[in-house]
Amino acid sequence: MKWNQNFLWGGSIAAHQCEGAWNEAGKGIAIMDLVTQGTYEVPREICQTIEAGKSYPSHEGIHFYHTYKEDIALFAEMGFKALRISIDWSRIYPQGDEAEPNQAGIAFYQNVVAELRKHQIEPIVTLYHFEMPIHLVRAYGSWTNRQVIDFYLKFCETMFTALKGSVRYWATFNEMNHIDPQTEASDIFTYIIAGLKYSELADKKQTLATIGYNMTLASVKAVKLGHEIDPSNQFGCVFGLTPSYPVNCNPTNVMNAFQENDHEFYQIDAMCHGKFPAYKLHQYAEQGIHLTITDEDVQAFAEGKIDFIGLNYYSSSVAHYEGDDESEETLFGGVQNPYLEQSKWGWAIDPIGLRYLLNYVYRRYQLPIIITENGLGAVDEVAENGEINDDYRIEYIEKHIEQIKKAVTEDHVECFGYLTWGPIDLVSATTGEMKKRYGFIYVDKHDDGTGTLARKKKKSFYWYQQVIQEKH
Ligand code: BGP
Repeated sequence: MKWNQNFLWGGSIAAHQCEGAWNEAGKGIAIMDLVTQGTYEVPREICQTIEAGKSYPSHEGIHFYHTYKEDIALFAEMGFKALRISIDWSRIYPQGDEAEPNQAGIAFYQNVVAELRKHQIEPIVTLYHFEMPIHLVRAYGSWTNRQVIDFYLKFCETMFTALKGSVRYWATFNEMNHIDPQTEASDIFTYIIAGLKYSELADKKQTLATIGYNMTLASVKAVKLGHEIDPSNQFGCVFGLTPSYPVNCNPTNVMNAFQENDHEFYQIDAMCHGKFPAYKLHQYAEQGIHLTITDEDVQAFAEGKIDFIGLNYYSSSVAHYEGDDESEETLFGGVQNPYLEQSKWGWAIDPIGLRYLLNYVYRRYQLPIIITENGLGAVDEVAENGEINDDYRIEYIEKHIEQIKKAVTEDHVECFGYLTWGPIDLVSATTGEMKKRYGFIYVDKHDDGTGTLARKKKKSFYWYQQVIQEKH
């Protein structure tokens, strides 16, 4: 099998991490506008925390709202065939529950998409990348409330109509799989996904199960709606998957690893198989968790299957095992893998894990896959001569591309694109900081608020340009 000539090489960004302009042109406040460096909280009044002297890098982002034309021109110069963007819900419905959308918000995304088309770059649009209007959290209880599904669908319908004919690939959600009632969650993930702090939830397991169910239901309903509005629309959902390896071949530990992996898959099962999986309902029943599933829901699951799967992949992890109470927790769960190097933020670097995951997901669902995020977060230094020699990033991406190639050409996985995360430096989602950089393009902006916002090509810019030229 050959490396596909139409393979979508490109990158992936999210509105709240790059646009800035957080209170311009009628935009409301979204959950990520309240995240600042190292804290995940919903301050009572945003102004109070600003007065308390905290800097919010995401409020200015990298100014993409105003510089999108220049930035897209740089992506085009690299040879991008696709760019994944997200639509900030709070730009379209500032509070989330208005009767009419904010036209200025719609116009902005129409302009961005038109600019991409001008450069023959395929837009891939995520409808929910952690940008829920905060009003829906405070007044309705976020995704615990079914009414929020209707608000989300109204937002989707507005965008399907506004971008009809110019956007073909849609992703309903980014990484809803981190809502996992089976394990202890972190405030980070429940906050960025649903605007709620795990530590403050009263009935933790029940609440997470309800959120996970309602988001899955929202996705299948959005897919059905989007297919009706334009049958040529292709729908996916993006999952952030981190394979859990067993710590050794003790069958108990192998089983633990299987179960840790399995928790992440019930929503993909529902979206690909057309029904909410029975095994999950049995697990919930045993734990006293109850979901209300109506006949209308059952039909919605059957009618809203996705057309492709989006995979975000950064790292693998080692599953928890008997007697590991002493070990230090990593963001992704158990202990560090002694066979792998780690990024500065402790994320294990594991290119083979990507081939493993591509094979696993493809064999389980046999749907086309696009890698919607992959990359290395690092602290980049600008040398005295002005160059940014990010060889570590080149090495990381090169090794991951090698494994994708093996998955495609040797294992016959149907993978139709590779989008690196943050092809231009942007604000980190889990740390709220600027110093964790992923880009091929450097942005002169720092966490203390200094910087000119000027763009500068890193060494990896020229390298990725070459990769796309040679591979395409
Ligand atoms: C993914 C998110 C992205 C992105 C990425 C890297 O989970 O979808 O929004 O931020 O992680 O994470 P971070 O920015 O925290 O390094």
